[in-house]
Amino acid sequence: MSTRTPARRVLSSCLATRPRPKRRPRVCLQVTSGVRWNSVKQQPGSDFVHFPGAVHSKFTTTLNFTSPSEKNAMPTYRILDQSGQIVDKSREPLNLSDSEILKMYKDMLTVSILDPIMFQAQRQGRLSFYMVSAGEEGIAVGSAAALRKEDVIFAQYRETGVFQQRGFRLDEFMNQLFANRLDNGLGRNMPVHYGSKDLNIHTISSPLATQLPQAAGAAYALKMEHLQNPSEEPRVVCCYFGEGAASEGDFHAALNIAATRSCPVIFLCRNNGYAISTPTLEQYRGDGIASRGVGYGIDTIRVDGNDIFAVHEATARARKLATEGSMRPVLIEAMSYRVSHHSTSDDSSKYRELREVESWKRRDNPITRLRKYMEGKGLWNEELEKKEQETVKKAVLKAFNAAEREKRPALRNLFDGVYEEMTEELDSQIQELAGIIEKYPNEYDVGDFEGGREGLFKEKR
Ligand SMILES: Cc1ncc(C[n+]2csc(CCOP(=O)(O)OP(=O)(O)O)c2C)c(N)n1
Ligand SMILES: [Mg+2]
Repeated sequence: MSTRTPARRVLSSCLATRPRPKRRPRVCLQVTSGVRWNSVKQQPGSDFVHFPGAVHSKFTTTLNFTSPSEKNAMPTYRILDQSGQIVDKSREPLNLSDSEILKMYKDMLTVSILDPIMFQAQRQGRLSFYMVSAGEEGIAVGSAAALRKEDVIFAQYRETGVFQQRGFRLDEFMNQLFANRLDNGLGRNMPVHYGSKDLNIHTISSPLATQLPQAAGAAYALKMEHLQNPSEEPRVVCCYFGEGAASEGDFHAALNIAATRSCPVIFLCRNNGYAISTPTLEQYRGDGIASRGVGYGIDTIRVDGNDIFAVHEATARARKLATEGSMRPVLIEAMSYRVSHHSTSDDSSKYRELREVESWKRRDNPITRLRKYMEGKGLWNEELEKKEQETVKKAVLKAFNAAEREKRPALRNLFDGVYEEMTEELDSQIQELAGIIEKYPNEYDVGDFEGGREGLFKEKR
């Protein structure tokens, strides 16, 4: 039986993509800067408190509780307005070439074409489950475009745009969605739980917020790696999560350990107003998720998630902050609205007005906002739009048909990978299953699985 723990796997998979140095220099683990607590003393006559737990607090004689209602909400950074115009005409030109802008647009468009096709396929019973990211394409694509491909990503599940931007192919999406034999995860995960070792994206897992402490740990590993190889460009982790996931204890643990150990991780919250049927108004009383970043001593920004330029610029800056000096975490809260149902298992008309959704759809959208900007610059027009839509739709349907026809993974994959090596117990379960399939061929028609019953005995792929 394997003795590897999941935590060690996370760290080792981050390190696996780079060659290890032959001789490891000794690494000093005291990497956080700052005062040692036992050296903090109250100075006689000082205006400031010098308790170990609050070193920058000023004494006051006014009895006053700090009330959140007296504080202004954190502002929301934007570059483009809803009509696709640059708001601050005096600002520096965008740090993006026309081809980079076109790629961002096409990536968002691809997600917006893929999504309704797969949603419908689920309704037709050809797929067990699907989640769309309508309204949030700009957050995923804009942020991923600001990272380096060596950076490590942990996603929640509504970040199809991140995979698309990084180069996850349509056939890879489809193989995972149809859980066929070519799926990277060998059919072991539910649909939309993609993962790609080649693209440095950890496989999505359903239990909310588990990715957050994993991301903090992976970022710590990257930091250690950088200390060992300082001549190499430092890498960061980018961790995506919804505002609902931020209600989990794991969120708080992750932010605190990342802050105290100065881990190079960008926590990227998609605040889309809902955690399934629970609106944000019922989820928290504070100023969104951004105020929590500040509470943990983390540099934080709130951005307009419908403005892909703002998301891109904020992520690029966050990446710089995260890798500077002795490194640190950064929190980005990207504001948006979940236009869709939560998933194919949800009917949002049961808990919100259709009017509300329609008004958001009409009023604002990251794709139309960028399109307006591009049209204003002469980069895009109706004809190009039609052509691109047709091309993408064709490619999606081609990948769809091919993946749907593929065989399912060999049955052996149910047992392989549970432990590093096959155990006696698993081996006897394989024999038992083979016996059952042989005895009840009509009840257990396994012809769809690669190799049929014999697929139970095939070696690991
Ligand atoms: C630990 C845990 N609790 C509950 C769920 C069920 N669940 C799945 S998604 C979800 C809502 C998450 O909302 P949010 O993080 O805001 O992401 P969004 O769906 O809005 O993108 C819930 C409660 C879960 N998957 N895991
Ligand atoms: Mg949400």
